[in-house]
Amino acid sequence: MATERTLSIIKPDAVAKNVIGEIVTRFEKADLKVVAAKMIHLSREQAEGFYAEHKERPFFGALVEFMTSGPVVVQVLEGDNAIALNRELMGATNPKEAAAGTIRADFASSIDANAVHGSDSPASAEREVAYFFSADEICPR
Ligand code: RTP
Ligand code: MG
Repeated sequence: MATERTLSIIKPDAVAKNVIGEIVTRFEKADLKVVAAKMIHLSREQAEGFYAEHKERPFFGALVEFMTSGPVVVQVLEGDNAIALNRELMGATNPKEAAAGTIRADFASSIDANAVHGSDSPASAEREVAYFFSADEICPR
């Protein structure tokens, strides 16, 4: 299986719940390695640019509002099949539909406050990693 990198965001609701460590533990137990990490409070411009693909969707305003409501933890995760593996660990977008034992089933409160983001394809992973990290901020290990 190919080694991949994916972008993870621990969203404001999960940071507020003080479960950063519990979420990172899920990644580590699944053999994903943190190769870059930072905590930031996104500006409106940063959130709008990150979610530009959803600009025309009815939930875009609420999404930007929520993502700028408090600090987030942005990380690059590396491992075999990292993109799909992270999505599996996260569970469905709507926590009501998320499988038992997934991060969203255990920590998300709603479809908006859904604890985590993960890149959904190799192309989006490449764009999203570069959106937050320069090459010298990523530490291969
Ligand atoms: P994410 O991008 O955050 O990892 O989540 P995702 O791929 O599972 O979901 P996506 O379709 O990319 O939507 C991005 C985020 O927008 C919010 N959303 N709200 N109210 C709604 O119908 C709705 N649909 C999506 C969610 O917070 C979702 O994570
Ligand atoms: Mg998405």
